[in-house]
Amino acid sequence: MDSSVAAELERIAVLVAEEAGRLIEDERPADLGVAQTKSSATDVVTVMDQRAQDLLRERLMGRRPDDAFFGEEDGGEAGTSGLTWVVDPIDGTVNYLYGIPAYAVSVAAVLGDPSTPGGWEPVAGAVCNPRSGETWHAYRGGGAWRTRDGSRHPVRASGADELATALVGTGFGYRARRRTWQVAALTHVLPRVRDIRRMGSAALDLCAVAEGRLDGYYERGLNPWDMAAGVLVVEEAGGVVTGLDGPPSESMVIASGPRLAAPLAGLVGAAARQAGDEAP
Ligand code: LIP
Repeated sequence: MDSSVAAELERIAVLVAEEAGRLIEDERPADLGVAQTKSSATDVVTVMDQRAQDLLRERLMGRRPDDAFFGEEDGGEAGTSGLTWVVDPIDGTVNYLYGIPAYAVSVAAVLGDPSTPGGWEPVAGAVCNPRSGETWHAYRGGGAWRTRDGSRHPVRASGADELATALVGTGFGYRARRRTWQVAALTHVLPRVRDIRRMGSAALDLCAVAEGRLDGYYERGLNPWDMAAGVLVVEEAGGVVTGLDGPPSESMVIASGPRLAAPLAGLVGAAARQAGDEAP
């Protein structure tokens, strides 16, 4: 893709992510509650998830009507351009519901089919944390940046190369049987790293890796909307994102700086083998 086109897609991603970020902050109802649940009673959707997604769809399709749209809160719509906007209107919904300042609007432009593992590639994206005022953004080949109050700074993944002193992020799913597997894997990881952080937003975890605020991150169960923008930011920050035996996917996402990539992949692979097959 021509870099000027990718740069324009990044600019659009930043604009709409930050507008949706202002919406979920400025119009959060005092009595915010759970509008509905999805995969389990803990997998919640608020009215602001839907409002933010509606805004993102309106803005993105208004600017680029031939693109496809693929959002967390519904199936999306097909396009003809070959480009799909993959959005998570509030990544870290439970944090948003409880007022914990670790949630983000994630917007990515991807080539290919985001519903096919390994069948898509992000080319531009933005992750906006409206509480901190920070937006991480990138386009393929353009480097990774953090912008706050109009001031833009380059970000680079950490140079950590040993697990024993690596700060590693992870997360947990919404279904009990997935969590049982995740706990079994965690018991193998935790004694072998500096410490674990569970912040509750994959998009922000990935941007933390890009920024060097985490040395590594792994999680099983992510959807394309959780990771599409954050994966690009990590890669443009010099980091590495893989799956267990191939590209990052629902079965595993492993992200780190370049020197920790092999040791962390080895540790997560051993943890997955220890955890065994997930209960049916
Ligand atoms: C969240 C992810 C996070 C995961 C949470 C949840 P959501 O996405 O970003 O990494 O650990 O369980 O899935 O549901 O807030 O959009």
